[in-house]
Amino acid sequence: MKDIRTPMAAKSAGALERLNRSRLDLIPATVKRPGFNPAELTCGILHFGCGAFHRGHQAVVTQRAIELEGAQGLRWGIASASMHRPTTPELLRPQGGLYTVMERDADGTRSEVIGSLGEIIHAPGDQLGLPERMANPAIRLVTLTVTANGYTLEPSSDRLNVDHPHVVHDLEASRRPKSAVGNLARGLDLIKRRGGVPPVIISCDNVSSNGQTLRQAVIDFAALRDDKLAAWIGEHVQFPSTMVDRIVPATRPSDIVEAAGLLGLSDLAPISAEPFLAWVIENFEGERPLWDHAGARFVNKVEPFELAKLRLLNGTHMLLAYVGAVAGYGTIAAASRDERLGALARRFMLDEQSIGLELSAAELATDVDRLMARLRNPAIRHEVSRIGRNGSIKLATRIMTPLRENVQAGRTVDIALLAIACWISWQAPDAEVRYGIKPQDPNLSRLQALYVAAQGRPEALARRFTAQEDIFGPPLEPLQLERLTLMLGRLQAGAIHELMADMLAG
Ligand code: CS2
Repeated sequence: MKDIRTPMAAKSAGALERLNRSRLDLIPATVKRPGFNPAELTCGILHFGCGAFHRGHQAVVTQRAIELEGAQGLRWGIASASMHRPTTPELLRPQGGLYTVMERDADGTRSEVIGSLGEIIHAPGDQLGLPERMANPAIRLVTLTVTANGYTLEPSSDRLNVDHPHVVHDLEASRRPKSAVGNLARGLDLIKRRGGVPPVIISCDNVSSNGQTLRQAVIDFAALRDDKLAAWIGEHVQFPSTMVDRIVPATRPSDIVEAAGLLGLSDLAPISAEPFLAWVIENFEGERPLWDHAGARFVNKVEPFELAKLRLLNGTHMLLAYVGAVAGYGTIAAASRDERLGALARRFMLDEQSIGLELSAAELATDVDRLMARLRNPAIRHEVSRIGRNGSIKLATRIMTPLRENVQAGRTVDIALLAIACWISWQAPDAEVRYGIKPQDPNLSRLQALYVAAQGRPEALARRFTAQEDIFGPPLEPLQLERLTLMLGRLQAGAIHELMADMLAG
């Protein structure tokens, strides 16, 4: 999370007492409070990635589950770790882990103080370290929201990227691991050596077959040092897959001001979220909170849910972010309220991204209507810069795989190509000025160098970019390359709105 303690927010919140566990009684009745005493929690869950999504999703469902279970549920506190930056721990610790979730839509805001975070950890500065914490027998579940980028995978194969600097660093046993995969492997190694029972490891990120993919990455990592550990993990550790869904934008200074008004206390780490929340978890053996009574669902096969979520919501999010920025919009809601772009987003889901989904035409139509309403929620300010970040890691799963399946089936892929053309435009070194975005990507310097090398020629841009097989997989077919080149040419001429109109007419 970036530092949102701007002078304005800090000033209005600064005159007030800080939210913390001893001040819960002061909160007005209009704001829901935890139905338990957070000071009585013990931690049964260790979480990697204390970002906004985790705090607006899993922590909320866990709060509800603890409330439902009563005294027994108090063992399901979450020890939540920020993997790299200290900002979130610095904001949450003085608040005893408490923060407000403000659920927003056109009808207004409903707020609740969340108290399910039993402990806040800053991983690099933590005395124990995540592997040692994982080996604590009280920890029965390890959950992750580290973003697709945090899995240190090669995007086109979804296998561990053994050249990733964090992976290379973590393979040295004397060093404290930095990556999620390195920490998990080290923690499991400790548990194996001590004859302990491993926790269940639950990926909650938008990665395809996230449990299976994480399992393979941890086994691949372990096998680089210790075949026996790799085999033990394969035999003894459960990695259920999940589908997670809730739109949770980054916290804005105005959220802090609003939270202060609602609480009468200062909360420097509030969360805004849409009302919708879904969590589908593959069945596993072992204890868990009453998540299934609190909004989550356990099923035998998660993949159909995951695929639909990744293709319909996450893929369309990318379309709206890249095309939206080029068309002059700063947020997803504004982009999807553009008549043409909104119509293209709908068509993208119905005609392109729906390939391979186990949904009837009627179910698909209902899902698409609901998704469009969620994307257009005017009370959620989700910045296109944020959705568009790390595109080189996310394109393969969300856009390229359905694109290839459509090509194979002889179906149109024009809207996917438009998303790719606009993503390429984001790599222009002056994109920040041109589109008012902040491009963020682990491959940004390589992508910008590619852009410069193409010297503005649409054909060279299309060819050079799509030749990056680690990002795109196998090269595009000539017809798609030609369509992409045409689109890039029109984008360079500043004709995005005309291009969208032609696509809708065609
Ligand atoms: C977004 C997701 O940042 C992104 O890639 O598409 O964070 C999206 O908001 C969530 O998956 C919604 O459940």
